[in-house]
Amino acid sequence: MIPATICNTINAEKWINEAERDGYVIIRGLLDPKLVAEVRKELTQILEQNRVERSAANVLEPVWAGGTLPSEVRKEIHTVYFPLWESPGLQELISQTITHPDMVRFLKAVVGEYFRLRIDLVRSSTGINDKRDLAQIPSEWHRDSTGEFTFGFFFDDLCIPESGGTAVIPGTHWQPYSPFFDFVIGDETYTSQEFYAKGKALKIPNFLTKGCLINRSLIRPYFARQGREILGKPGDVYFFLNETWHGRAPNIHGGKNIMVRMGGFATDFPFKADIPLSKDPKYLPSAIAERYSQEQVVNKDSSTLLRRIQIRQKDWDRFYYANLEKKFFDRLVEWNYPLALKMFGSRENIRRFFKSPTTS
Ligand SMILES: O=C(O)CCC(=O)C(=O)O
Ligand SMILES: [Fe+2]
Repeated sequence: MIPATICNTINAEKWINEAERDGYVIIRGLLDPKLVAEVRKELTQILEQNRVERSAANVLEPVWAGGTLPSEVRKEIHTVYFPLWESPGLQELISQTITHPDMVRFLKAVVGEYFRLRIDLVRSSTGINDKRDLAQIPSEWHRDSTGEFTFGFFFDDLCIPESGGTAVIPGTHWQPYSPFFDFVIGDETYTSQEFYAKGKALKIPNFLTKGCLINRSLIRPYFARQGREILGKPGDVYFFLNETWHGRAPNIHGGKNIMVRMGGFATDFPFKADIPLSKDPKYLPSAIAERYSQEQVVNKDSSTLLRRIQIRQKDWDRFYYANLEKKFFDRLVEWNYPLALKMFGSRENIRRFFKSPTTS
């Protein structure tokens, strides 16, 4: 364990200020690189074991819950969920992170004293070059649920740009918009969130998005310019609020880069219970087990950063006008759903392209 130090408020205050301003923080040198190297070995074994189990069971579908741990294999990424249960080193790493006195203080101010973990995962890039267009990185710019936050850990892989790291746009946690639904960033884009929620995953086709002039001239370059890939060395940790616009940078150097992420919700926000735990938290060290538990104390402090970003203001700025333009094109395409289906492809075609903002 970390030697019991008193809380270094200077660290905590610095991180709190950065989270306020940017919606994310990179915390340098929090963990011992030797421990991190040990964890990397364990995780490499977990990924390898999953590969072996998948091939023994002849699994063809991408998402598989059948092995020792649930997993997902896509062209670009191999993910194993809940490695915490199988990796003592990772248990140590995460216990140290969430019980570090500076971190406790930081989390209390930003998220609240109590939080519930939803997921931990290890992912390895397959090495394929997955670069797309500049404005729309491999996984689309998006924001997730209110109240959600994520930690990420670096090994020795995410050091140079375009290594497939998480990308963020600083300061966007204060924005009242969701990039995935409120703007046109890529060449094709889904229409409104309301429509999508009704199971109608309709896209504005490329020939129409070309006409979204405000989005193309102001919003697209904004995303390309402002996106920051989060890179770091072993021992560094990153944290972001999932409401900060984020996605994933491309992986272009062929590296089979590994990273771990862990995410949860402040207890004063609705918990997203979409991923069942594969094993009982009681098998985890107590500091982590209590965070994975369903029984949680609800935060009362209304001054946390998460609580304050709920009160967002719309300004008459480029985002406002870009959103107005997007709404116009949404209505144009949604106006006659059966006709839109005929024009832009079958329901099946549209569903095939359907991909929800991902957390993996
Ligand atoms: O690094 C990434 O792929 C982005 C992760 C993400 O979207 C999330 O953690 O919510
Ligand atoms: Fe996300």
